Amino acid sequence: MTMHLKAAAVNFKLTGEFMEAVSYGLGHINSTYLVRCRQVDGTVQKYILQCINQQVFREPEKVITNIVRVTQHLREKIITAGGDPLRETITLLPTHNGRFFHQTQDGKYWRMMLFIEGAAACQHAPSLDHTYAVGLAYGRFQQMLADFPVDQLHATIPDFHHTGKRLADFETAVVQDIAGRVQTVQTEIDFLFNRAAGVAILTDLQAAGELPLRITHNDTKCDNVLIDTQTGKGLCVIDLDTVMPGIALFDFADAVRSGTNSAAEDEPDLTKIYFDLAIFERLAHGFLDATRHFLTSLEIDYLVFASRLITYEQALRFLTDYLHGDIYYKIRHPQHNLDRCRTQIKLLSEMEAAADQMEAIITAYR
Ligand code: ADP
Ligand code: GN1
Ligand code: MG
Repeated sequence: MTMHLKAAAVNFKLTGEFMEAVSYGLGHINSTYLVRCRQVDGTVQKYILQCINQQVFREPEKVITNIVRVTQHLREKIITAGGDPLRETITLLPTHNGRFFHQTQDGKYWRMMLFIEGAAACQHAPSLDHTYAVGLAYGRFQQMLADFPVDQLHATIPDFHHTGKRLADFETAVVQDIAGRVQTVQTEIDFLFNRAAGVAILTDLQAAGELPLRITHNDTKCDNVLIDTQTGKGLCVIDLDTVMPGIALFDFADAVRSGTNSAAEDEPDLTKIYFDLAIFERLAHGFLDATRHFLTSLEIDYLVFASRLITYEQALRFLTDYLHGDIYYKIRHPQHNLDRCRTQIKLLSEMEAAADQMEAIITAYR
């Protein structure tokens, strides 16, 4: 174990004696560690230590401020509903100076959270009940934040789900061809350019005031919900770095993108990738059970379109990073971002073919 982890960890008000910090989880952005501390009675208290990725989050203090504000609001709602705020939302630990982050001499920002026991995050839901729980958890998350003033949160990554700007970045990456890879991915580039029409529909509707600006999570992969191991219910929505004002549709859509894929996001064998309509149905059921009473009719109308759009956006983002020479997402081999892009393309093609069935499901549950 490297000493720098201990040096960062001991700045926080941990209980007990620091034992170790080990790499944890599968996130693509931050560096996450599981910390164990020995208590006086011999038991072990766990924490999650994270180093914020400053390439991605240029203003880490704004990220922390947002999380403090959002979790404070959620905590009040959870207590009012008779829930357990220490398990149903993230609890940031203060440092000895009373702040919720620590900056080390190398300029890096660290934060510490209570580890939520008896729960697990799954990239793939092990059952359709689990899938329903994920949809419901993201719906409830929006519901609990529906009365939070949108002007109270910073945009931690401006234009995060502005698909038109993502497309413009992609076009620039193709023209510049910094890593010399354009020639090798012409099929994928053509596929994405052929679908450029329609990228601005949701952002335009939002700018025109026809779609509301809400507090949204923006990174609603299935593994950003912890599911209670005992009850099988959605316990806690984690990974709050991108909670900010946004379009509600994308929260449903990204859960669909990540959840309905039959294999891993980076599966190199595309014959294993298909769109799972049964999972779509359960996600829609769960999400709409929590949100149908406050989403506008227009929002619900666009849920299927948004699912395709976010999958398209994600394909653009992975391929843009591949063309940039892999500077944004963590990769484990040189083709990693290309493999990821290809799964999104396959998934999107299947969603296009299943559009009518998806619309029928939304009609049934709206
Ligand atoms: P990233 O932004 O890199 O995806 P996350 O915040 O999602 O990082 O954390 C990575 C993983 O760590 C999660 O998938 C989850 O397994 C675990 N994790 C994060 N926070 C907690 C927590 N408070 N309690 C238990 N596990 C957690
Ligand atoms: C990143 O942090 P993580 O791994 O949950 C990314 C998401 C992508 C996702 C694709 C801040 O999410 O937007 O959808 O990878 N997060 C950020 O797997 O860019
Ligand atoms: Mg995550």
